Amino acid sequence: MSQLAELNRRFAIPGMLEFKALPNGYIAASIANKHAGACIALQGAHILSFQPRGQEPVIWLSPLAKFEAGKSVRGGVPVCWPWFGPHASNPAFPGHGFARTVPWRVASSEMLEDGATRIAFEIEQNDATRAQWPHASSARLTATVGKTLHIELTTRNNSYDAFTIGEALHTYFHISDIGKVEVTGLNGCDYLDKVGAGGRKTQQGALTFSGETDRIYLNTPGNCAIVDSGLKRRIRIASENSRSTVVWTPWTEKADKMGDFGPDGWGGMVCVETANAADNVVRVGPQSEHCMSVTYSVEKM
Ligand code: TA6
Repeated sequence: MSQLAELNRRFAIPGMLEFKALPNGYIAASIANKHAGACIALQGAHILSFQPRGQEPVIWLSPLAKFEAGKSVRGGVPVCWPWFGPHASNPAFPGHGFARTVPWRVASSEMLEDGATRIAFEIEQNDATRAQWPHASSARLTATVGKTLHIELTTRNNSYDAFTIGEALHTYFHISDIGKVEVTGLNGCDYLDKVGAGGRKTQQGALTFSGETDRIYLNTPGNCAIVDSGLKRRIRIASENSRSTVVWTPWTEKADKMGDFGPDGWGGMVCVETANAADNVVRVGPQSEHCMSVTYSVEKM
């Protein structure tokens, strides 16, 4: 039996959840319930789309997104784990960790009483990942697709020694135009500025955008929002067990260099990432778990 057939035999929910083939052998869970639609690839447990009924998409996916084994997809919700950004000591290791470039297996799927769909994935480690991360550990991503999108990233330390992780749900949000949005909820927070001369600064008021912006906000409260005057909506981002918030727009030059945003595609997205990075990396004790989660909800303005 093919992998696709086996997945549908074990985890499909008629009329709500079906596994489908994407280009290059990619497989994704296609979810459609009374509240929303979503698509989640097995590679990286990568949420590619989320669109509540009657709403504009919440998640942005590049029109040039490529589905290739071992490569992350531009857009959606890349899972950065077990480190964020460049590896602390080995530049040969992939930026943002390996989780988004390896297959994950489906652990469970269910329809909830309110008609939402919940699906869970477990990372599949291999010799290459163990060479980069020699700790007995596992990672589980659970997505609950309903009126809101709730994502949990759980790290389990199966060893008898503590280890430290960096992590992020590197979400690309669909917006009307980068010049028409602001991010609220970070006022007064310190951030590491990754653009220009860099340095540690403090956010004054709401964050608006007029050029490349790449910031790791530290010791952040759990809630922030994207206020989109163009789409007349607010996307609320409610995080738990996350002390960092990363905000990124590549702007023209960086987007052109990256080459996979599509013509001016970068103007229709902004990343606001629920994370634990830099000063906020997390120590996971032996035989214990750490769960970072976030809920995205949309309000009309
Ligand atoms: O989260 C922001 C960031 O760290 C930027 O510096 C940029 O590198 C972005 O992630 C995208 O990284 P990727 O490896 O997905 O191209």
